[in-house]
Amino acid sequence: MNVAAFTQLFITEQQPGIWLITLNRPKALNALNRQVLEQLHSAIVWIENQPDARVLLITGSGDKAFAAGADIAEMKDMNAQQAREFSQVGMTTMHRIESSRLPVIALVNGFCLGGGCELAMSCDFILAADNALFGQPEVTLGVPPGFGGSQRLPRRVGPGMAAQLLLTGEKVNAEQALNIGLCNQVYPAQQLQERGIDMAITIAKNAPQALYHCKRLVQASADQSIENGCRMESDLFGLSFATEDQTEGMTAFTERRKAQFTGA
Ligand code: CO8
Repeated sequence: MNVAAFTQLFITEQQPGIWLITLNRPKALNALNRQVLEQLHSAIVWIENQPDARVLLITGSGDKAFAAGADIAEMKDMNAQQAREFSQVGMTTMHRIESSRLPVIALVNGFCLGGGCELAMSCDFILAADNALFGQPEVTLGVPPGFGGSQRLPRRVGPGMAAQLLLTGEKVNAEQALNIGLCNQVYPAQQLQERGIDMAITIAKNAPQALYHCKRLVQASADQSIENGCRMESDLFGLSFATEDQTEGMTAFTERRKAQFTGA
């Protein structure tokens, strides 16, 4: 897909290797319709295909919302089969983000509700603006989450807090989200993007394969016994000694210089 074909989002390289996807339906508070979800999926694949890509950031356009959920107008009249199918479109995009070879950071500016919160939680971690408002208000619309929120929220904040948020449908602000571990940092809204890019630059200095291993291991920790997870860690640790970046990283240390990683 050509970048020009992305009508529902912008793709920009902010710094060498640091890519930003900006959802672009500000008038609908960046609500996720099928087209947005499909373009988001294609955009991730497109960015991953850039050989020098190192870190991906996702945010929402405008100053009000990251994404205020799946598009309610588009969903409203669906029958059960259509709704299930739409849910699968969203699930596929969320899985694609989660399994990306790149570290993915959500920059949450404003409303981050329903499918928006599910999108943010499919990223490796969330940085929030001080005006962020998180929630899974699906029950207020008569439905449970449909893009993985019932599974990812408990993994982020624990089952008790997840149940409270899912059952009340109430929103939490950035400070509360920080306290429950839903987001990692809170910044003044005007600084969010810059601080996110700074963090991405720090990450991008590290060895790409080691980053991918860390990402997979953290994800595996949610589903595996500690024995299996530690076995996987040993395997990936061993595997990393077959990379040029391991040699470079440890040689640079002994030579008292900064490592230059290539991903090889
Ligand atoms: N879908 C479609 N349009 C939306 C959405 C949405 N989720 N959220 C906001 N908009 C639109 C509004 O309709 C409005 O459009 P218009 O100007 O044309 O009337 C525009 O965005 C601005 O919204 P408001 O005027 O409502 O702005 P406010 O500042 O007054 O309120 C809120 C902001 C509180 C965010 C309010 O818009 C709101 O409550 N939005 C809905 C939030 C919500 O319930 N989200 C969850 C949706 S369900 C979901 O995400 C399930 C995911 C799984 C789906 C599975 C598929 C089957």
